[in-house]
Amino acid sequence: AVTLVGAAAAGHAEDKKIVLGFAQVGAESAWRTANTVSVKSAAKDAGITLKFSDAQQKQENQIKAIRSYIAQKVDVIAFSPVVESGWEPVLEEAKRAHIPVVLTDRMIDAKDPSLYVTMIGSDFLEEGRRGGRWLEEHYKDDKGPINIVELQGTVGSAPANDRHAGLMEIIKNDPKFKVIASQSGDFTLAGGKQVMEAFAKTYGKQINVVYAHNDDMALGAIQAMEEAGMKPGKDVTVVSFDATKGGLQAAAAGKINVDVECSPLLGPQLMDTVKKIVAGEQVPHRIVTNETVFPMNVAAQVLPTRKY
Ligand code: GZL
Repeated sequence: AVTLVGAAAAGHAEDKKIVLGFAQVGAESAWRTANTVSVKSAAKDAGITLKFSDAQQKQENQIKAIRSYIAQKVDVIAFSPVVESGWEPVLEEAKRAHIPVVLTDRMIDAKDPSLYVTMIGSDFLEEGRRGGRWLEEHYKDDKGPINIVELQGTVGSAPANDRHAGLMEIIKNDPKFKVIASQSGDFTLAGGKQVMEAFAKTYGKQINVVYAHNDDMALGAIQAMEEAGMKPGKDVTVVSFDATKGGLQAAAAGKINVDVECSPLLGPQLMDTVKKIVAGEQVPHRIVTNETVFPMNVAAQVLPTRKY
C-alpha cells in the first residue's frame, strides 16, 4: 500500500469529510428546536457530515446514541447532557476509543475534566443572578413580602440547578423575598401550565412573582393565570429565560416583565471547534456564549432582529 506523507497526507486528510455524532436532548421547547436548526445548518455550512439523534429528554437514549457513535468510529461526539450526572461510564468508553467529546448547552458534574475537550454554552448561574438582580431593582421601593412561585426546568439539569441557585444567591440576603413554592414543569409549555394551575389554586392572590426557568413554561403559566382570572405581567410579575420569539412577543404584549436571554445558536461555534479539534489545534476548556436581558419595554423593538 502507498503511505501518504506530509502535504499529500494532509491533503488526503482534508478530502475526508469530518463526521460528527450529535446526541440532542429532545424537542421539548422552542429553544431546543432552534438549537437543533442551528446545529444542523452549521454542519451543512461547514461541510461536516452530521449524525443526529433526538433522545426525547431521556438520558438512557442519549447514552445509547453516544455508544452508537463510538461503534461507528465518528471523528467527534457532541451532546447537550439532559441532566448533570451519570455520564462517566460512557465518556470513559469514548476516551478509550480516542474519540474527542464536546459538550454543548448544558454541563455535566463529572470530576475528570479530561472526559470532554470543551463545553460551549451559557453561564446559567449568571442568568439566574440576572433574573434575581432584575427583581431586586423592580421591587427596590417595595418593603414586601414578595412571594415567588418557581417553575423549575428539567430536574437535575444544569439550567434548572443554576437558574435556581443564581436567583437564591441574589435574594438570600433580602428577607422580603420568599420562594413559597417550587416545582418542575420540565421546560415544556404543558408542564408550565399544569404546575401554574396548581399554584394558582393553592396560593391565588398571595403570588407576586412567577419565576419560570424558560419561556415555554412561562407561556403555559400565562395561560393558566389568565384562566384563573389573574393578570400576568400586571398583578403578577413574570420573570422568564431564553428570550425566544414567543417569550418576547408575550413581553411585548405586557405579559412577561423580563426575559433573560439564553442563546441556542451554538451551531457555528460548535463546528469551528470540531474543525480545530480534528486539526489538532488547542481549544479552551470552556467557551461561554454572550447574552443579555430584555425587559418588557424593549421586547417589541428587538423582536424584528431575533433569529429564534
Ligand atoms: C438552556 C437549555 C434549556 C432552555 C430550555 O441552555 O438547556 O433547555 O432554557 C430548553 O428552553 O428546553
